[in-house]
Amino acid sequence: MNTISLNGAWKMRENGTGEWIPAVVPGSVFCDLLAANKLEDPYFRDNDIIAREFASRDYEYVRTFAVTEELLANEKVLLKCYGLDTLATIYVNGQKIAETDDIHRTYEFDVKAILSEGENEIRIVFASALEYVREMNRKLPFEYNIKDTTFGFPHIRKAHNMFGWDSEPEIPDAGIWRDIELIGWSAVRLDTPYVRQTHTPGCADLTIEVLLERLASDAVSVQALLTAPDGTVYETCVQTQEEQAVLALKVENPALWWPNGYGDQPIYTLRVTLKKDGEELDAHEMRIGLRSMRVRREPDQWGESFEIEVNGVGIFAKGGDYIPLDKFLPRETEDRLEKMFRDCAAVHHTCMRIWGGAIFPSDAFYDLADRYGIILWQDFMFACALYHYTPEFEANIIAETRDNIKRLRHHACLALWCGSNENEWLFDEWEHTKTMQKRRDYIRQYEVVLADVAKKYDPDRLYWPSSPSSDGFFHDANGGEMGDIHCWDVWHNAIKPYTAYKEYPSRFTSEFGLQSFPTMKTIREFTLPEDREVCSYIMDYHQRNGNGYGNAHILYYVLQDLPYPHDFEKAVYASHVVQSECVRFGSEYWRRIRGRCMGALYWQVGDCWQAPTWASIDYAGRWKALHYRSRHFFAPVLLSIDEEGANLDLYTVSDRMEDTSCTLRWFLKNATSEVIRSGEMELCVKNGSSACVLSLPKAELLEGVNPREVYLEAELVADGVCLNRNWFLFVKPKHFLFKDPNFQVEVQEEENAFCIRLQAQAYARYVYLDFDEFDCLFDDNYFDMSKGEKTVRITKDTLSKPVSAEEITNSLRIMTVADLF
Ligand code: BMA
Repeated sequence: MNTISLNGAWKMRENGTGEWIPAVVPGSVFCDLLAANKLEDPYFRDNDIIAREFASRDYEYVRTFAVTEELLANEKVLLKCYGLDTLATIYVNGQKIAETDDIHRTYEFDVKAILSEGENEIRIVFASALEYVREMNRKLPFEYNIKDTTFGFPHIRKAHNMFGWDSEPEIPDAGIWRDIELIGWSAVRLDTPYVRQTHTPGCADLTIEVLLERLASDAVSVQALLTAPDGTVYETCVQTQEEQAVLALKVENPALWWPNGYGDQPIYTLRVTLKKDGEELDAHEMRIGLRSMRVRREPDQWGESFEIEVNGVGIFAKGGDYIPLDKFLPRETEDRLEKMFRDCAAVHHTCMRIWGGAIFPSDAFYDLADRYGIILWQDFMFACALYHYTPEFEANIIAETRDNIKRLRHHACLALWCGSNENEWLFDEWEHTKTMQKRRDYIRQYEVVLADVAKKYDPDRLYWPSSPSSDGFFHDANGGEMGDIHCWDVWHNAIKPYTAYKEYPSRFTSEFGLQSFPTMKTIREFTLPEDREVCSYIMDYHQRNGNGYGNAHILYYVLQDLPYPHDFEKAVYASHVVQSECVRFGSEYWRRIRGRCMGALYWQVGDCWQAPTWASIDYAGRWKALHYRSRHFFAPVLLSIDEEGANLDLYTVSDRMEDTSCTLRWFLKNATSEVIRSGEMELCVKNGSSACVLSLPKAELLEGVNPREVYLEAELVADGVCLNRNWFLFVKPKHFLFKDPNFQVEVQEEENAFCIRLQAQAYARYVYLDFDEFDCLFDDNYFDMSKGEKTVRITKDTLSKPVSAEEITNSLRIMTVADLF
């Protein structure tokens, strides 16, 4: 196999006209235009309107490349494109060789006859997807389109969110967004091997199924070489003249891969090599983790379980949903992805759902998920839409799904494939869709065709028809008895208060959440000073959830809990607090019903531009309150306080694999943190459990005190270490009678960290620390504290610039709920 990469320097221009500008491949039209200063930052204010004009044009990409005699000596010379976005016409040496129309596919075209030794030229023309969709929708309109998105977007197999979404602008990009290369091969080549694992105590048996593409029936050898993290090598080899080979490897005492928080993530390297007469013809290398994984679905008293099980241990899935971290995909660099995974792992996430409205992420994404122990739920790329089910559409979706399953199925982190985002649920809700033909098309697409592709290429993994679903066929798609739910009666639909989550006991909640603003520093990056108001034109303009309320919808939730924020910065802070409270409330509830429910994934982890959205980390990578606080409500051992009827019920929830002996202490305190009542008990928190361990009657707690002046603080302590601490107010924070905490700050410098010692004179709620001039990660933020002392650490390598202890002391900003009054 010979390979010539065509990545690197190309040139591009508007098709057939204008000045050529340098282009980088892999890359995109917008990345190249921005690098050449042809357009202003599309995310700034309302610049995306101008950017959209650029998306209405066609572009051409050109480069020359050298072809060697050696490459041409192969029987086959293929142009392999790992990602073309999307309506591409490819010319080699002036000759048209193909047209493509699916961003998700990997394409190969035989170009041997067109190439000659020496210099050759490739030109790829990208037609405007925006114009195409508009035109197609004139000819063949859809009766319905979700709001916030170009009408007719389902006409094209391109990332749906590029056409806008309820948190994103409409700026469909184009270009060669993944690698492109020439490959030459003769006689025999390898298809992507399929690695299957069977685990018995102390042993992992690997079966490696290899398909061979043959031009000749020569005898070849196929070798598998597995290198363990400790360097041990396992090897096997078979000779064959057939079109397939099966190899077996036995690994005694395998180093098992575990999800984040359960153990390590040892990665083995598997190399499969194809040889003929000792000469290597082809090879395939992949990084794998050894583990058993399944989704346990068994009948029980609530319906049917839906529980991801790793190495026999039921895992409560904690985390969020992923959308791409940028509108312009090449800007979603490995560094940014690594930061996202690091940030998620740091706050006890175990799982992430890859939403079906965008793209199948890069190989690096899945390698990172493996390394950080984040279990993935993988949607196929269909979201909130109906499609015209033509034979061409079917051929595309089969090919794209196959290509991506083969690319990704070896990853340890991958738990399941899922047919779509919300298409079953919405289908059932959209009245006008209920023709027999449309029902037949729906069933054919998700429950026959895609189900068959998943079964054919990855029979060992669950294929789930949609998210949410109760296993398909329009049976109560968003019902709580089996499968997953999206809980949107809070924020969307019924616009209920977040305490309504308790009305939705589920088996697995794969979406729920509330919007907040980006952080203040990020807001400054896309606005002018006059824009910095909750419902200014620009702030409302970046609000893409077309429910007609603009950002007033955020305030609607803020004002249920908090005092009216009198300036913009306070409103931003208040939005963060309420968003985090909402997701905390839901997550704790679903964790309390652990066993019945085995997942709480909030919508959404990151952002693709700066906007008010559901994200826990904003576009610039800054953590909102929600991200900080998930460290507490997703902690392996949780102490949760549930107000139920006349009682406060205290629950312990554990995701640990072993029991935990600890002490539970609770204190009823007044606003200056004097203890009014208290109690203590010894406990053994069972592994993988949830239990109500104490009920405190509210009437007894509140006897003789003003509920506006007291709060409950409770903690679980083991060996002198606090495992989890929780707080409860008997009234909304807006009605609590806070006293001035009168903070004193002292900063101590250590070799790798700064320690901020906060001293408070009274109870303070949602204490928010920040600096205007630089960024850092605090080990805790948006926390409650009683009168007394708390130390918050900043590890130096999280600082965006070097600073001194003095600068930290002088520039630290502190805000609490009391500052909103
Ligand atoms: C869900 C998702 C997305 C959407 C989000 C917020 O339904 O599947 O389509 O962006 O809610 O509305």
